[in-house]
Amino acid sequence: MNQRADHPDSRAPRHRSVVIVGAGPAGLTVGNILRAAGVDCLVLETETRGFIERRPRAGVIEEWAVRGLERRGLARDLLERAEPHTACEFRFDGERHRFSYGELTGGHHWVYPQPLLVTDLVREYVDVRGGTARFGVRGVRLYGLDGDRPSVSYVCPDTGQREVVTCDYVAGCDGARGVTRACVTPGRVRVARHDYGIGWLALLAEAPPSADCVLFGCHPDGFAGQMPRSPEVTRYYLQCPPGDDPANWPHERVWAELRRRLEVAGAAPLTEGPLIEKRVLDMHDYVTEPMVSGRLFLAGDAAHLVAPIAAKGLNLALHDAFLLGDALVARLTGGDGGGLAGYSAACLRRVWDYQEFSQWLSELYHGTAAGDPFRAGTTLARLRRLFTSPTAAAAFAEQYLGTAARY
Ligand code: RFL
Repeated sequence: MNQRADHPDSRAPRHRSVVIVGAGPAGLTVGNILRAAGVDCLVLETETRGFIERRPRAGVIEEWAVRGLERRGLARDLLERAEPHTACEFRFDGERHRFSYGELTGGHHWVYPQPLLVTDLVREYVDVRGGTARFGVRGVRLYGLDGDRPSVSYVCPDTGQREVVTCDYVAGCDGARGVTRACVTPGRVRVARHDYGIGWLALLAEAPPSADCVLFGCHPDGFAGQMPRSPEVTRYYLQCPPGDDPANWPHERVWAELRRRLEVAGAAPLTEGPLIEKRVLDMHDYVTEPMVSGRLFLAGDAAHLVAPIAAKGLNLALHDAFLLGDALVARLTGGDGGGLAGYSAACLRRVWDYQEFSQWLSELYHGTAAGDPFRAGTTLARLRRLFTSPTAAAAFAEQYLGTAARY
């Protein structure tokens, strides 16, 4: 088929086996897996390399995901620098309740800031495995996804010219605000959404953590959380009205509210510091089903968003990327398309399980502040059950660690 004749752009197209849109954890992991197998690919990213290497986001990575990275030669720096975490602490009713899931299960999380992971993945993809990436591109468009030779065009930042690349497959890894999700064939894909009606003020403080583990403050005035990121930087969250303006939260108000919701008898006072990030997140989820449309395969936040309530988004992005990378390699090197055919269903089992856990956890975090004495009562019962019922504790630990065998 003459792509140039069909294509709205006139410049001669180049060919790549796979075009990956988006250089986040999902796209870079797919790219690294393809390069390790010698598959020719191109990563397109709207931001600069420096920007994506500094963009603060997640930090909690599940053990199976780290092992998945390690198996693919992508966890060397992570395993040297990341902190294993084995406990979290719930604070409610004026008391602290430590939940030692490490003791209970032998499992743990790793805490490794997302910018460090992205830095490692870009270095490995570009500098070690010789992958091609174009940063700072504009106007990415996809064509011919239902045929056997799709194409992708983008505006090159150096020349201002629209470039065209034909390919065998497109990996849509461009996150929640990307363009690939909108390119699915209408009517073939369903998007299921959920809105929590809750906002979180997401904060990064230039200060050491106030406790050695994740803190969940379930307070009648609203949820507050603390997540250690590094010895110098700590993430905090404060429940706030959705759509709230971060300007409503000056330094003094933030720390007063964090103290009110997190400080309890017997706990060290919070370690305060300058706030280097302050943004309001409206808590919502979505799932695109199936995650495939013709030759376009969606992965990570492009396919599904899970609110940061349960710290699952990066983990799901890696899970998708492992499955997609391996399936593309199998298809493009040996001809086995089974992995691609089963890709969406295999991803969605974990996606829906994590979405359900996020909903369950949301009630645990926010139920006491709902202004409804009945919900406050049932939420406190749910919280106490974690510390009185070994069965409930085991179920929570399994979901929190993402260790269920059924995936
Ligand atoms: P990303 O990381 O958003 O990367 C997508 C990339 O695509 C680029 N892009 C485009 N490129 C080309 N053309 C376009 N048209 C494009 N549009 C966008 C973007 O610039 C970007 O570089 O998606 P990916 O790879 O799917 O990874 C998802 C994770 O980043 C996300 O799920 C997590 O950060 C969510 N999350 C957390 N997940 C965890 O597992 N554990 C956590 O502790 C955790 N904490 C968080 C979080 C997300 C947060 N925010 C900001 C919503 C904490 C926060 C505050």
